[in-house]
Amino acid sequence: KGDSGLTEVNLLKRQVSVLEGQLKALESSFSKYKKVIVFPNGRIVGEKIFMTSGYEGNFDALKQKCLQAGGQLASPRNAAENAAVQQIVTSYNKAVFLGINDIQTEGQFKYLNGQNIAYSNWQTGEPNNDNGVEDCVEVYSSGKWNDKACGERRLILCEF
Ligand code: 289
Ligand code: CA
Repeated sequence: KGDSGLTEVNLLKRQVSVLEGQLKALESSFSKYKKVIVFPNGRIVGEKIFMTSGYEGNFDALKQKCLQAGGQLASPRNAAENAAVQQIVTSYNKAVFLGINDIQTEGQFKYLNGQNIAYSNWQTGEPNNDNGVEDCVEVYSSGKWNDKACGERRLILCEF
């Protein structure tokens, strides 16, 4: 033990404490910048970020655009995520298409990874496969879901 009064262990403890403080400051700063970046075209829910560019197109075009951007079409997995999707729909006053469809098997709605959906928020009476041509899912400003023809044009909403 030297004259400084600090053992090597104590010196390390002090360095860790400094690093912890710096990490906290970085986390707080990062949290703020995430909010700045998504304003006003996106929403943050936990680890997930929903973002629109304002582009409108059919399901295939929207799916492609989200993939190109390194994300995928919005696929809300719970009420909190669906509320974030609803906020974007309301703010733009335009319905979005979700990353959910029953293209493969009528009546079996799946995520883009092929898994059956684990959460839904259908409008009463939906999905009704109107005219036998509705395999995609749009979200109304109420937050409720309707199955709709995939060839219709809707607002893009990606998740990252
Ligand atoms: O083409 C039919 C759609 O525009 C929608 O019309 C009515 O809102 C309901 O029948 C919906 O289920 C349907 O998707
Ligand atoms: Ca429908």
